[in-house]
Amino acid sequence: MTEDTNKRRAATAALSYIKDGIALGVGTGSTVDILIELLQPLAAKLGQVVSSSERSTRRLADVGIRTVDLGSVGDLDLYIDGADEATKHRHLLKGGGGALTREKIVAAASRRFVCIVDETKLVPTLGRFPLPVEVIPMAQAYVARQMVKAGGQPIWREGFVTDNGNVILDVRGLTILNPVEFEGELNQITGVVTSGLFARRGADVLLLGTADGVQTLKR
Ligand code: A5P
Repeated sequence: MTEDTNKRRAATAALSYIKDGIALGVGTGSTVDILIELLQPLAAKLGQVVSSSERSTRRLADVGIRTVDLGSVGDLDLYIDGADEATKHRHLLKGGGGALTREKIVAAASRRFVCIVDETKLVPTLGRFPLPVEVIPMAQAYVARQMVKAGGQPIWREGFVTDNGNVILDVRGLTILNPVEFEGELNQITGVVTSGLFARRGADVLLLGTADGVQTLKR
């Protein structure tokens, strides 16, 4: 309950970054679901909107907000998304909802990334939450072996297929001391589409919903 209140606080604080005619990227997850609900009265004010998942596209449509393909827009002004873990350096671990690849693409194409989380997501070191890695199906066993070599315990997310037709390995047991370097190493493994580490392109602004209000962490 408190977590939900704090998610709402963070989502509400993100509204102040939305200017008239803005080209907006919308992330995925329960915190973003709250944001989408809050966006409904602002629909007329928005410019083009790009969604990071089929789930968010449907929810946006439900509140009367039409989305366009990323390919039909230039860079986006702003991307707003949640995270499963965040550090004070604004490095993120994402993908609990399985939308990590599209999320990473939309984040890359956005001039500013505002991340909205409740305070339980703030961690000193990423890795307590299992790291999702999206994998081309035929490479699943190969990538799993590489994850073991990296010190993790990969578990296939059974029965889950991503919006891109791939599978996810959730990798437990990692203590990610250098997320920028580790993200680069994961990117080099053949068969890996994306990892849920968002460190090379982390958040520009982290809005942390707490019992005392919203804390803003930024450069
Ligand atoms: C979706 O794939 C994830 O990256 C979400 O952004 C992340 O799991 C945060 O979700 P919640 O807002 O539901 O915690």
